[in-house]
Amino acid sequence: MSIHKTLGEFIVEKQSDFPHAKGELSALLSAIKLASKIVNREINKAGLVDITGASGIENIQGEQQQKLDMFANEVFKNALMARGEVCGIASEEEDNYVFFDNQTSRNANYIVLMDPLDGSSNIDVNVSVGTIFSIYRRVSPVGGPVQMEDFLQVGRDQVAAGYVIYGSSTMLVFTTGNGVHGFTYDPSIGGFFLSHESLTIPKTGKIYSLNEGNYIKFPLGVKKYLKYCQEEDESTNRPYTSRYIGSLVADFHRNLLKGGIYIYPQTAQAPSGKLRLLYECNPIAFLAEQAGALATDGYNPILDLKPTELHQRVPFFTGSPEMMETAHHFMTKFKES
Ligand code: AHM
Ligand code: MG
Repeated sequence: MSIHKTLGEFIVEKQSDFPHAKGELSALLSAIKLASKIVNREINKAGLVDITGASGIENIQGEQQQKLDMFANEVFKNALMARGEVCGIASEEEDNYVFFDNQTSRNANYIVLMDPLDGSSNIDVNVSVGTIFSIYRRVSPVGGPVQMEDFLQVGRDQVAAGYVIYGSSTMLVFTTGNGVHGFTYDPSIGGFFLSHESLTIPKTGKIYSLNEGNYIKFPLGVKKYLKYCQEEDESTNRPYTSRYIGSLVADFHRNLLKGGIYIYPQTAQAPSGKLRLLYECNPIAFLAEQAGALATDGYNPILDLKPTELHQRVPFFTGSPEMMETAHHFMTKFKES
């Protein structure tokens, strides 16, 4: 049996390779590691204890919060606050950003944005869900309270981002701007071990992932691209195959390993789509670009968009570069005014 490197060992070993990683970023990632173990434990016994189902509370976006959404939010928030490396967080489950108002945290250099439990509709049915996180250096003066400008930074300025996938095994996948690395959790030992070093997405693939139930509402470019995916053509290995879990983390993770494209487009009813720029799209886009994939709103790189509000939504296209280029071609050719 081979012994793999632990996440902690890997971070220490690569410290000098990571442009932004000092001891504080390692401590921050270790808080995320700890919180994800706690959330993983609860998810694994979700059917046995009273933790599934709706909480009866709506978040600021009018969505019903699940009990596990709220539990995961508290666990990640408390773990990040306890380590003192973060001065504030913003979360899909919080109305406003949260300032960690204590002496240690005031002097911290980092802020974290997170979707503590993504894919909530899958919790109660034993289907993969995830945690997504995004880390920036604060831009407001150290020592003072965090400000909105700390959270509305352009995605290109992220210093680290990642996700935890609670799937058939639990994995933590992250980047600090120097490649994408994946660690698999061994529950018998309680540790994350390096299993996927320097992940790169295949240049093309056979999988398309989008909610086809929304077909009628899709923009014309997406409809045309979808038809292209379904046509027969030996030279381009079509038709492609449709795979959609409804958990962004799980859909992205599969496409990252196998090659594919994920699309959550805008519709006439939801002109900005569904997914949140700060908690979902920016961190996934950072990972995507680091793995050789593209991530756009159908036209422009996600990482170049200037956020204007915390819970902002954005159309999201990400995947293998050759598939993305074809999707962009259709989006541009059939752009509706
Ligand atoms: P959530 O953060 O409330 O769980 O919503 C985000 C999720 C994504 O994980 C997933 O890709 C998408 O919503 C699925 O939405 P839909 O059910 O409309 O296809
Ligand atoms: Mg989400």
